[in-house]
Amino acid sequence: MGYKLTYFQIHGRAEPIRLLLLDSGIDFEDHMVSYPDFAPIKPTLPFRQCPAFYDGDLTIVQSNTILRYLARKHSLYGNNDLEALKIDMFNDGVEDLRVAYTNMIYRNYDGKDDFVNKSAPPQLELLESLMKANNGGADGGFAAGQQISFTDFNFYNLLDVFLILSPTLLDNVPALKAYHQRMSARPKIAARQASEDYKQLKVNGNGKQ
Ligand SMILES: N[C@@H](CCC(=O)N[C@@H](CS)C(=O)NCC(=O)O)C(=O)O
Repeated sequence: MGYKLTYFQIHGRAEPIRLLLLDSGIDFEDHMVSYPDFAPIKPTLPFRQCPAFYDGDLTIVQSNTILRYLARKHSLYGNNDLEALKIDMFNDGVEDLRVAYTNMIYRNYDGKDDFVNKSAPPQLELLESLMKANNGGADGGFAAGQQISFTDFNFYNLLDVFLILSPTLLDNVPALKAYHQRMSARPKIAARQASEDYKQLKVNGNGKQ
């Protein structure tokens, strides 16, 4: 039995998982549901929320757990404990910023300008510094070092939605801007983002972006 990902027809918390699977050439069913379609699925899920990822009889929820599960299975979690630690640390930083973003989108959209001008920039600078440190102080490479890992798909997607929020948001973090461009040029990511399926996706469930 193959992999199946159940989520809404938005980027939300599923797009990093979709990107990881597509970039790695891993087959999966991208099961997109409407909110009414989700109603009978909801009670079957441990936290009553999606994304849900099915691997045979196994049901996995929590987007970062799904990313980590796939990373362990498909060699996207570094080569040793230290590399895995750096990947986890980076990803937890990305998660903090994603939560700040979703709180603004869903609960405080009037605070968009503050998020763009005040909250997000210092956090992006910290992630840029950490990415440089993970690459021996040099520009280039991936989020947690020279090898791609699950957190790259998470971080790339967050930068992508940030650029939708504000096309200039990465101008003061040039290493992140270049990283975003390198990731978007990866052939399977470029193909994904040129596809009709992708163009149908809203960024967030409430239509705000
Ligand atoms: N921490 C969870 C958050 C999941 C979550 O917030 N899911 C939302 C969509 S992004 C959901 O299922 N909403 C529908 C509902 O709660 O009924 C994760 O990372 O997967």
